[in-house]
Amino acid sequence: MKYKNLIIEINKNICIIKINRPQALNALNIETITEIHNCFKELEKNDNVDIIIIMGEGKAFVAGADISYMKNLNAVEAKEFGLSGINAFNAIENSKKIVIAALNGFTLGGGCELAMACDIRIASTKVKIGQPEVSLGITPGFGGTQRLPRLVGVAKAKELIYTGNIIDAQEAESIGLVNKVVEPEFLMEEVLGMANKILENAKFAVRYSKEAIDKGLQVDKTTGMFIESSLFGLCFSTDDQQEGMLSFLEKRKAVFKDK
Ligand code: CO8
Repeated sequence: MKYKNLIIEINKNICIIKINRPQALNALNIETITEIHNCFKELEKNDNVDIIIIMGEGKAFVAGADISYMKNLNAVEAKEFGLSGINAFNAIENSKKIVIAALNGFTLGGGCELAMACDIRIASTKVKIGQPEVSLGITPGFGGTQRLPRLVGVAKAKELIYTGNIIDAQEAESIGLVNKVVEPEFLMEEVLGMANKILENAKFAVRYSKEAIDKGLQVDKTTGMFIESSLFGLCFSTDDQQEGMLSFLEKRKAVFKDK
């Protein structure tokens, strides 16, 4: 996998995607969004990768969609650009892999929207996060109006989007926008620690849990319960369900085969 604006590192079951346009604080132009989308399509086919970590090079995670690129778009082009981001971020949300955002700095606009498409967000104390789009005369366009209220509740999402306020990592944690805050030097240790903790568990049980949560959020609760019971049932077709329960009864640590 060769990309111009992404650095990809795969180590055992973990892939790190580093967005690499530090001169523009990793702002998302169409090229970078297309690369992120293509990268996820590639990784989806790679059975060795179970966890994907996204981070930014330099002092930003992503400081938003690229304003220089967007400024002169006409309405049709802007809608297409918005859709390219929505499709790329949906590919992240719908990925069967678990995706962790390692927020290392500015996480603004499209950067916040990218982070919200991930399963988990760990932030360094340096993070400044928000949806400042209205200060530029636009609405969020890569899913922010939909994912932010689902994550932090309608009232807080409206406050953040209408004011364009940029908040620090501690406040983001207090409203549930990020899972955890750590000092910058411990960011990767924390993220890799969480990745490895997830990898200790039965792979399909983790994947089906993600699917049940995300698909369940799109539908009414009764349908969500049906999705959960179907995926719960499916776990019983895996070797790892047998191993997980047998190891408990035999009072030993489970040795999962990811099957
Ligand atoms: N787009 C393009 N370039 C950017 C962006 C951006 N979003 N952010 C920073 N840069 C560039 C700067 O222009 C600057 O370039 P240069 O050196 O050539 O002048 C370089 O990165 C460094 O930035 P600063 O000098 O500004 O760095 P500071 O540390 O002084 O400030 C900030 C950092 C506060 C993050 C500041 O750069 C900033 O406010 N950036 C813009 C943040 C923003 O408003 N983001 C939201 C963008 S809109 C959006 O994301 C919409 C998503 C949906 C799109 C849907 C499309 C239809």
